[in-house]
Amino acid sequence: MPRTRVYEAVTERLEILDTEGRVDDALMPEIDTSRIRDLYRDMVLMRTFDEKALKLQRQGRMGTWPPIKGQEAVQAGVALAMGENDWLIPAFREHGIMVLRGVPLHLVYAYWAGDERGSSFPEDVRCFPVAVPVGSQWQHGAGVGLSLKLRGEDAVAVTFGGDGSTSEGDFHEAVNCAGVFGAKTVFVIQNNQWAISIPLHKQTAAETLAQKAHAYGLPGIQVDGNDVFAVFTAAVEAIERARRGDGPSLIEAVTYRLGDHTTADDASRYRGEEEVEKWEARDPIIRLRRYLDHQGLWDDDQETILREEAQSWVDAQIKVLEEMPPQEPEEMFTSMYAAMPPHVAEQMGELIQETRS
Ligand SMILES: Cc1ncc(C[n+]2csc(CCOP(=O)(O)OP(=O)(O)O)c2C)c(N)n1
Ligand SMILES: [Mg+2]
Repeated sequence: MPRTRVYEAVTERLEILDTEGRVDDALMPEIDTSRIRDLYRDMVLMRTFDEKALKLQRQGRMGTWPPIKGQEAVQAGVALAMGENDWLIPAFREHGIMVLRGVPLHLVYAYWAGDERGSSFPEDVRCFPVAVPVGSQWQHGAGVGLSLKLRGEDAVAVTFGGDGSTSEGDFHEAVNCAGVFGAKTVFVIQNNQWAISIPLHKQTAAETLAQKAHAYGLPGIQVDGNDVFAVFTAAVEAIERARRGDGPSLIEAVTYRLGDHTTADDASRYRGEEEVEKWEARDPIIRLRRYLDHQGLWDDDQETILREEAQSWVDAQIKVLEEMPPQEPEEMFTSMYAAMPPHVAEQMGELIQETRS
């Protein structure tokens, strides 16, 4: 019997905007200039509320915060590609896209300040709560995408996770299941090179994370995750494909966590300053600002106004957060189920009795 080639795959990498802010015209997606300015605004807003959260934590006004600094382009690019009714199923480093999808910032802050109300969003916001158990959200993403297909809805599910989460069985089960059942799901890996102190090369022996899609029969693409135009282009392709009913896809966005893992971590203990500096030079916000400058779409006055507006918006959200009345202990039960199971209702009753007596 002969040996024959039964399968061959190529994994592409997409880059459109370079570090100097120049684009490849042939690949540049069509986006109105006002939208491009909005992308920049969105990324600056993210950077502002992220940096503020770190300060709140140092002042004892925030619990633990996982910074998104450096990963803004992934989140802004995917958000722009999503349709109004699409679902977002985040892990725990997606505050940027959560806010862009309509989750009020004060609720994002509330979650990380240890308040249960930070997991309960307004009805019209199609976003799942934060999922801290690493990898669990991939399964939810596959499930929501399958449900949208079975219900015949036009919407798609977009789910996020980190490079580290691709080592969890949950990731493989979710992607496999989505492939088999043709779920309307887009899987976005924020490959920020680190899973706390574990570097990518200890996470996988594969060249890319995108290629893992091939094993499950899905298209997979790698994009420069600090290039908002590449992220947007890949996300549009994947979302449109899912919406058409042609099945799920996987996007690996190669980026970098410029900050610590969380406020409980000190990354200088396991990674060198040189590596961080190399990635600071690829900062997605600076890169987009350079593009806007080349195009004559932005100036320093606009920048000053934007920074001031961002700061006042964040301060106003902190005020809303800190003026929320104290939560009742039983609120840990109330947003969990549409119809509360009897044993949970019983536990809630006991807690109310205990805390009121
Ligand atoms: C099941 C599980 N194991 C371990 C942890 C502890 N933990 C929290 S975040 C994290 C690393 C996740 O890395 P990655 O998926 O790359 O996401 P990133 O933090 O880089 O955004 C670990 C091990 C957890 N939350 N859940
Ligand atoms: Mg990571």
